[in-house]
Amino acid sequence: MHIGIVCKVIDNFGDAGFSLRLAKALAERGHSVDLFHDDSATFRALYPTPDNGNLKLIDAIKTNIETEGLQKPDLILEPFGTSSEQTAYRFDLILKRQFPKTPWLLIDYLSSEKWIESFHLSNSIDPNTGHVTTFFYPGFTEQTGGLIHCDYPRHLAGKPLSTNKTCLRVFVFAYPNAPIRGLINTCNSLNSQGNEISIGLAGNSLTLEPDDCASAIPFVAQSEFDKLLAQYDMLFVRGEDSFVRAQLAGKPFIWQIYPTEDNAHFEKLACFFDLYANGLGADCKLALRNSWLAWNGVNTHGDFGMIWMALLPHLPELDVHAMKWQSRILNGKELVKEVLTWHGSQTLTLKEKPDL
Ligand code: TRH
Repeated sequence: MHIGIVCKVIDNFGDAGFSLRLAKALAERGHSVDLFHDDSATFRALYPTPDNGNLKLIDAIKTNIETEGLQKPDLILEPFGTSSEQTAYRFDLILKRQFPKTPWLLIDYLSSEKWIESFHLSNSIDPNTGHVTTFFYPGFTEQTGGLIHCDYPRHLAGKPLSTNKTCLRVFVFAYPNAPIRGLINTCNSLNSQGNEISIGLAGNSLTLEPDDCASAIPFVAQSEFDKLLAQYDMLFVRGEDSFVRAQLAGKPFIWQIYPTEDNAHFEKLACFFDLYANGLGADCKLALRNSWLAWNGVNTHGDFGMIWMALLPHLPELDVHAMKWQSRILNGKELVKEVLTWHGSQTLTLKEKPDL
């Protein structure tokens, strides 16, 4: 079928990252995909060498989609449903006017909060235009839309970690307000006591000192991202897509959630932590909770370095836990499949009641 994806890039790489991953997975399945977006630079960084003829990236700023004579899509997907406040050019409204009857799925932000289960696949009808938008909630339970994992390279899965614990390779992809310098200083002093901790710093402009154990790593194409994570023993990730890929990588991870003005992100962080940490021993769970909170700026126990050092003795337990969680996710609901199943049910409905 022919699918349209509407991606309005607010900031960072996540909106584009998720939309690209979704588009590529659908194109891999033989569907022709038009990915409408408003930020060619970000997509060039993520997808420098387009390698799938089924996938067309259309910069809605540079292309007048009003007159472009677009092929009528059978389905339109709108990740994150960004509103007018967040983006000036509402090309989503142009597509809604051009294709008012096309099934429209708004794929919301990932959450492990319980309430999403009761809103998953609920409809909202625009009172002015009668346009129907269905809300799709990605998530970690059977009552949600699941996660994208059909594209995870299976050969990377199930790989036990190196047991050599004096040598620790740490990947860091964080927002500028994370206590990265605190982490580096702690690793520098641990290395002066005979440890071999190395840090790969991604997408961050922190100034590094010559004797720091950290080095900046270049931005890789999204298709290389899973392989990059597989080279590390412990992962500091952020936002949404890298957060999910860290879980698929089966490695211990610390999540820096995307901060929201109303601090609602702390509820989301705590909700996911409780789900993820279930089954860990009390000491390990406490050390992990303190590290997650401190990495997200909730600092109740002194400097981040000390808090993180208290976590290191629990790495063997976290390794085993991360592998179990990886298999849970890989055997869990697959978002792309769920989207196609929903569309299948829509077409059935449309066939039965064409006037809908
Ligand atoms: O970049 P992010 O912080 O994106 C955020 C979040 O998505 C957040 O939910 C959203 O509200 C906000 O944007 C607007 O983090 P995220 O989600 O991990 O996306 C990063 C993407 O970049 C992911 O697809 C992986 C990709 N990536 C690469 O392809 N190569 C790289 O070298 C790196 C570091 C990242």
